[in-house]
Formats: sequence, structure tokens, C-alpha cells
Amino acid sequence: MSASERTYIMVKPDGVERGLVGNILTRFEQKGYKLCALQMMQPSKSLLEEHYKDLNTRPFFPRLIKYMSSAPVVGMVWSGKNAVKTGRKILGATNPLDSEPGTIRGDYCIDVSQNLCHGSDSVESAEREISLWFPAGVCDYQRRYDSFIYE
Ligand code: IDP
Ligand code: MG
Repeated sequence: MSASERTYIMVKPDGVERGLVGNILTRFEQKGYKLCALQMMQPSKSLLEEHYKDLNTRPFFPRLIKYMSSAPVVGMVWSGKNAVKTGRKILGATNPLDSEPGTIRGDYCIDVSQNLCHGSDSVESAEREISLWFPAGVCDYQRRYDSFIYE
């Protein structure tokens, strides 16, 4: 586990439409994670098919791709200690019926297909997703206040 662990977090079309981008971004910022990249774009179906390729045999896959490509999303890269696992905790369980209050999904949504956000599920998938969504690379910089966050 290193302070340079990275995760890909994405606000889905429902989160953008509902004006929750700032709220989602703020939770990661206030936790202490370091923002390394941020972009708004309307993704192509082929980009999403690659992003979600592990799910391509699932019955909801066609609807997921259609929905995710229907409007802009906001993607971010955050780095910090345990960013992948803690990032998923900040989002909450995939199905909002199971997401704890205090998590993004637990606080702001109801149905699994409109669960507001995406977060990488392992360090390997985070690195794959970061290369996929940010092929030109992300910002790599020293943050001075890290000494107030890490011992
Ligand atoms: P995750 O987003 O928490 O990693 P995954 O299993 O990777 O969850 O599924 C990707 C996305 O597909 C979910 O966030 C959700 O929007 C959607 N999804 C997952 N399971 C279902 C389902 O049973 N019905 C409809 N949509 C689903
Ligand atoms: Mg997933």
C-alpha cells in the first residue's frame, strides 16, 4: 500500500445531470486524496465497452453502455494511501439498497442502474482504466501539504 496508489473515479450521467459533481469531488478532496486528473466528456460506446469489458456477458450490459454513452461523464484520478479500497467505501455498495448512509450511493440514489458513480475495484483495474480514459497521461506533482496528511 503506497501513497501513490491511484484510482479512477467517474461521475456517471445521472450524477452530472443532478449537479452532484462538486459533492463527489469534495468528498475525495476533503479525505486528503490528491487530484491527478479531471475531465468531462461524452464517452463513445467503444470506450465504454472496453471500460466495462468484464461485464459484457451480463444481461444489463447493453443498457449500461447505452446509458453511459447518452450524456457527459466526469472522470477523475485520485491518488493516496489505499485509494482504491477506500475510494470504493466512499462510493458505497454497488446496489444503493445495500449502500450505507454516509456513502455517496447510500445518501443520494436508489436504483443500481443509476448509482451515480464508478470507482476502480483493484489496483490493476485502476491502472488499466487510467490508461484507457487518460491516454495522454495525468499530472504527477508533489503536494506540499502531504506532510499534514501522512506520518
Ligand atoms: P461497481 O460499479 O460497483 O464496480 P459493477 O459490478 O462493476 O459495480 O457494475 C458496473 C455498473 O453496472 C454498476 O455500477 C451499475 O451501474 C451497473 N449494474 C451492476 N449490476 C447491475 C444490475 O444488476 N442491474 C443493472 N445495472 C447493474
Ligand atoms: Mg466495477
